[in-house]
Amino acid sequence: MGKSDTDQETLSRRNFLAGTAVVGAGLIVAEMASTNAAAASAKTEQEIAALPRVKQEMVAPPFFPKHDQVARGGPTVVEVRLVIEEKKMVLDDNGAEIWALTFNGSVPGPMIVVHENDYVELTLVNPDTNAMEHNIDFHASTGALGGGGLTHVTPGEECVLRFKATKAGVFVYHCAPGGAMIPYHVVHGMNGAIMVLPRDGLKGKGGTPVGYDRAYYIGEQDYYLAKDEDGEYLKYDTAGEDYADSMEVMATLIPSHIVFNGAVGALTGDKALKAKVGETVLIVHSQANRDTRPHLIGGHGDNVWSTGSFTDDPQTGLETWFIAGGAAGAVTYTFKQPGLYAYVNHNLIEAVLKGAAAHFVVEGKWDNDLMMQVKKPTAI
Ligand SMILES: [Cu+2]
Repeated sequence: MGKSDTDQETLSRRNFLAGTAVVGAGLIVAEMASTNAAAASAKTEQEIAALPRVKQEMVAPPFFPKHDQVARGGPTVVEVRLVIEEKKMVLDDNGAEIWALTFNGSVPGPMIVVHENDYVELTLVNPDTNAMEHNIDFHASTGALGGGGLTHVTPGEECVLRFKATKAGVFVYHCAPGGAMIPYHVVHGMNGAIMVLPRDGLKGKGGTPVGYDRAYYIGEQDYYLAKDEDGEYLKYDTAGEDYADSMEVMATLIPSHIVFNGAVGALTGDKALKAKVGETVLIVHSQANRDTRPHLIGGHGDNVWSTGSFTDDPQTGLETWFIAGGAAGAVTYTFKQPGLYAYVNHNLIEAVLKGAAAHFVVEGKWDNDLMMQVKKPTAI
């Protein structure tokens, strides 16, 4: 399922640094600008057909697919395949369960990574083992309800949608089949994110290049489970059977669970995220339905694209940042101390009582200059 830690190492700075060398030379900057302009211009079907094609190997969150931080050439058609899976998932240690609606079997769905002005060619598959109609709305796309109007698939159908990724940033995608089914599908897990990198890579304030050694995708999910008279969460035999009960709880706007990556504890303990002192980590955090406010306890947001737009300069040195419901945001942080960090939704009730918390385990050498315990707790 998940990508191994070793694979994560392949997100090395090398590609990124190769890119920065390019941006450093004035002449080539001009050339790159004209390449970008050419990339942005509208293409004919023939021109698009002549573009190089690459198939993105999807991986389950919190990992990212392999990608270049700086584009190696001109626009590409990136083939993405999402298979819809309606599946029963356990949400917490008490056995609360939901018939989740998923892209590729995970909540959130997989991270997609392309560069600005690449074309995303999505094949959306709804196997006949499913019970419901689904579709997909890409906030990164332009037109037809984000593609939602062109991608309705009933069980046993598949479709192909192509869109041009004209906006650099991180964006939510989600199922939006219509009416009350829109929030129902979204709060049953049917959402994910896409990262559209600037062709010459991420940039900090004033255009300084920002690279990363590891990238993690955290999808925050609110669930609305109904209880019986005894206060036990109801269980169902099939997907969709909870519809009436679920709609009642949804109407209260009070989630039963608010979790990272599908379930309480999905990113803690032996599933904690890993990093080393000196490494820069990119975290993309999405919330398709509800506002959130991430905070890294014991660290900071070095560069924060709170709105998700890479067109704007990031904010720097933040303690806590805001991600609007229906959006994704990105942050980079270079770890400076080893140890255990909690990464939380800093509505701490939502983090601790509802489940919106992850852990980072960071290896490396402690820096006494930054912090030291001058005196251990002893009797006064
Ligand atoms: Cu759906």
